Amino acid sequence: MRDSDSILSQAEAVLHGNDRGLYTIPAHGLYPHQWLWDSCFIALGWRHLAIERAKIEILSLLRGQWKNGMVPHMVFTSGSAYKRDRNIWRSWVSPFAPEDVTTSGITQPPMLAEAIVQLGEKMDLLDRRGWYRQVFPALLAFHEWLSAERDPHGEGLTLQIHPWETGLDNTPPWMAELHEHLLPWWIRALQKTGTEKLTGMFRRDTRFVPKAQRFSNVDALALYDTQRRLRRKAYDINRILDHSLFAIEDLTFNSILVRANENFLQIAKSIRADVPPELLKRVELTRASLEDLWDPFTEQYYSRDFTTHRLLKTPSIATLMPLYAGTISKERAALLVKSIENEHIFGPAYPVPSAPLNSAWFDPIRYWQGPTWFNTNWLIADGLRRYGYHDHAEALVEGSLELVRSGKFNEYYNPLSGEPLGAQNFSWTAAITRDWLRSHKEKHPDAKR
Ligand code: 2M8
Repeated sequence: MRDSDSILSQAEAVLHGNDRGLYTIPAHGLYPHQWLWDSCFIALGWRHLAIERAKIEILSLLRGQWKNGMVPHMVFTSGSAYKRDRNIWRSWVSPFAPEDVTTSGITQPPMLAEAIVQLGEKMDLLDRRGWYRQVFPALLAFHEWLSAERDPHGEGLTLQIHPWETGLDNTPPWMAELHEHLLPWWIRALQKTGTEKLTGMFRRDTRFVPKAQRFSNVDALALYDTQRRLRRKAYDINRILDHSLFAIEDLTFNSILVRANENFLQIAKSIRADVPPELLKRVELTRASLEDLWDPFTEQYYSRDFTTHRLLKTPSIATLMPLYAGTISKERAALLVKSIENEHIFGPAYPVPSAPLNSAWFDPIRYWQGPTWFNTNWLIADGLRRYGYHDHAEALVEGSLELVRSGKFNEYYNPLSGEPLGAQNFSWTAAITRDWLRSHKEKHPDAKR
């Protein structure tokens, strides 16, 4: 067993190892660019080490912001080595893309406002207001874009157009939809003849991580096919929706948005900035509309099809995200907590699994279909505290820290055995470890952890 000081310094070494000056890559090899929600979680780690560096992490993310307000899910590293990656996205096909950097053409869960507030907590009042003023225009533009472009019917919930926008890539509810309704004929044909296996030769990811720990070849083809269709429509939401491509009101994304809106309003209030009345109305509506995702029969929340409003009743880690939103009733929160306490659902030896154990999709080593991830644990622990479940939150943090005591800061872990999986020296695992240990020390200076 290593003590917390050595874990802290190992986590710091991971962050320094992945630091590219302006931003921190998630991991060597597999993830050589900047990602939206990664940088937000990574900034939580940097804020305890060097607040100026933490600010740079967020500001460099904003270099990628589109003229219409979208904060893209990836900002690409420059240089000829990554030409192929930039070419997959070709952000320049959109008139809204920035000129100085190339980016992806979709977004990711809006963790920006949370990161901005968490950094602000490390500053004195004057600096905090200066920081909020500096980032407010970009944050306002992002929230206005989310509301106008991603909630075209004014329903309060935003729609997502690619599984990558949820951050949970091959998560069961999205993959179930894809397999049942949206798999193009040519991928079905490859699948039928077993020839999709050949495409494995062109996959870059499986050069870094064993195949069984990543998405399947069929899923890889489908993810890239969907991405290519979005590119063909120049990432123009009207053209995309006209062709009824994937459009889902994702539970994780919208739960994070509810909380992001609260943080956004807190920032605005603190600097006495005006928030357009239309946006204020939308914020209220979003909070109320999250309840439309509740299913009284199975007593849980789900994502929803944007067009038909059908609930996509496949449980996943998203099921627990309304705890982080913080706006659901105590009674509903209690039902969610029960599923975390249940060792056959979300409560195995190393919680919280990205798919419940009693799901047909559950696979303890396959990416977002079973393994335990640090960022979702950070969100759930935060939500548990908000509802007064302090012991549950502590246990979750302790259980997660147990996973890194071996000194391995992996991308994800087997929830049954604790085995480290995915990419090694993964930035948000290290950053969140630092955040938990440091925040705990600040609150309890004499504690052993
Ligand atoms: C994973 O997603 C990327 C695509 O965005 C990938 O599969 O290559 C997800 O785990 C996502 O949540 C994360 O932000 C990203 C970088 O760590 O990797």
